Amino acid sequence: MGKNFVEKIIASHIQDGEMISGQEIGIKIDQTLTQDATGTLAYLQFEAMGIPKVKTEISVSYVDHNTLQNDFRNMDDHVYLRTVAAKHGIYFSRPGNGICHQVHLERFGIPGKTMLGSDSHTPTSGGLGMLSIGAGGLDVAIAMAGGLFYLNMPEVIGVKLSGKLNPMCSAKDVILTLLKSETVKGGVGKIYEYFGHGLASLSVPQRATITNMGAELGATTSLFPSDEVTREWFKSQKRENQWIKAGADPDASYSRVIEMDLSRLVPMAACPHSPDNVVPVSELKDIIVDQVAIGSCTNSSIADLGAAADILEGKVIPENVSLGISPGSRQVFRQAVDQGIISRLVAAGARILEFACGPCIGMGFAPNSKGVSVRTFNRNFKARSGTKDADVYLVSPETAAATALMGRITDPREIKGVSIRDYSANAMVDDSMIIPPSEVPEAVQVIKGPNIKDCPIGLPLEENLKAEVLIKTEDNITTDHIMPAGSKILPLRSNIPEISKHVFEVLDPEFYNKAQKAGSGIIVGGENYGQGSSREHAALAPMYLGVKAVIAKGFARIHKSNLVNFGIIPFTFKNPADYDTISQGDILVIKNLKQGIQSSFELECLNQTQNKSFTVVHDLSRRFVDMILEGGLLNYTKNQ
Ligand code: MIC
Ligand code: SF4
Repeated sequence: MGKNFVEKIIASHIQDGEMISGQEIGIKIDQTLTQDATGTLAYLQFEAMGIPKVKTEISVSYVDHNTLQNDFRNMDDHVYLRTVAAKHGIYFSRPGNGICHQVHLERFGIPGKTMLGSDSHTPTSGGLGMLSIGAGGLDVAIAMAGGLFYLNMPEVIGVKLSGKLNPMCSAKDVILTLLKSETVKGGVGKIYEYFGHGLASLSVPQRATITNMGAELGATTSLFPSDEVTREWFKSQKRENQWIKAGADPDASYSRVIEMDLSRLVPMAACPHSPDNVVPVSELKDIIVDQVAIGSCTNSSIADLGAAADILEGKVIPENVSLGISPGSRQVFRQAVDQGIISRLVAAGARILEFACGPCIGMGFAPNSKGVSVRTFNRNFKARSGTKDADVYLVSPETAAATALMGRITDPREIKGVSIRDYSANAMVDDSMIIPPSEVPEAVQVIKGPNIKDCPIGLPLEENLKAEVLIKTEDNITTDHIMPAGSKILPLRSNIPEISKHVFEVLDPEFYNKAQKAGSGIIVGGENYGQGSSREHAALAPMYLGVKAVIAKGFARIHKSNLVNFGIIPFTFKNPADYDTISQGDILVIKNLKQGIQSSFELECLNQTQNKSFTVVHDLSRRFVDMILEGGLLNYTKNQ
């Protein structure tokens, strides 16, 4: 029996374990990627390992998140990242060069290789055939030091594409349609691999839109084969020599196959406040909008901006709409200038924002109070835009442009007489803002301004656990709830004592004070706890506040690993109904915890306040148990 493409890449990188679905495997990582909001901690942790030069084939440090520089903090981070990269063999993509995932797709990704990135949308490069996985910064630091990346061998789901997208339908509608059926937790423990005749009509940036937002399925990653379309992409990027043909064997099999006829898709939108709350755009047609934003790592290729310019050409947006454009990279922007795209967008009333994450992460361009914002981005979690009561809808660039034009949510097929041009030729190639590592690393001084604080380290596990339930949350709590981002909090990413004051602020403004008073604590969560970003701050800051365990109905993959990496035990309920018996403020006791997690997967937990016991379960491998015993991955690695 032949192998699918995922199995082929894993087979050529596996160095520990066996390729059996659900079993722990350790794979070698060829490339790493970090961005500034997670990168500072990753490099502090890498430095702590005392390794002079990264052991990967390519490691790149990007600056794209914290680019609104209200004071010294963000630029302190940029300077640290530039100097630490020069010293340790890492490429540095300067602020202003673009969003990590778009630039990596353009300049670094290679089919058949593996990549680990400290950002949940690292799977974007799956669009060109690289197995690209998002993880916490500490996992990325270990990979840079030559360590394996451990994960449970995912189940591989095939997505068989047929047909061709109709005009005004786009790759975004493919992934939104999939999110509607698979949901934000449908992909946990899975990889989506695309195949079939429909592939031929999807360009690499379109494929990358799909793999990018595959992160919202909760999937480990998504993967396209590397074919003639991919070759064209490499040609346009003037690195055809790095292209190889790669994909599944003809007789490959998948655990399940989803069939999708591209010609049957219609423009879709994810409604507030979840990427899987998807309906056809035509059902939203009376909603008046205040703001439209085009960009983010999901949709900021030249074809995306070009489509918007074609729809808006010769017209001006109505006075109720503010339109912001954040191009994905300098290459995209320069090409858009050369091809008249920027001029047409500006003529239509667009505001050109930085080539960075920007509004996607609440770094500026926040909507008005109770505003309706229609965005080509990938996440619409409540408050993420920077405005707590705003409603954010996620759509394709075509739908966004049509909506900006009409001032209400509009199916782009309503706009008659527009034909979208082909912008794929004449890509601009420009590496001048990518700094290679220093040739004399010993001469480089790593500069740490006052914003860079040491990363706290976990404590070894205590014998017994007795702690208060500091918060009880619903299902699908995101890392944006646990550790909010936005322009005020993001600059604190290198300063854990300060950022920890904002933990759970969106759900309970008193959380920090409660945690301080209690000294230690437990979090009780619902299904898919910790979905969304890879930010390890959502584990590290709670650890710093004394959180010892999270007991949830289920976990998102990256957050669960981050909890273990920082010594917090992720337990689930043996009987999910026990969730209902716990209240915030209850005191929970697990006796002989240290002994218990080593000898059994099930432990008894006494709710002392309610005088009831229930069973908690963990599924940690021996390696992960050892990490917990030692207070996290950093201690574990040091002690190895
Ligand atoms: C996001 O889109 O939520 C982020 C900001 O890119 C995060 C990373 C971070 O929090 O720094 C992600 O997706 O992992
Ligand atoms: Fe940046 Fe948004 Fe992409 Fe995250 S999802 S990397 S914040 S553009």
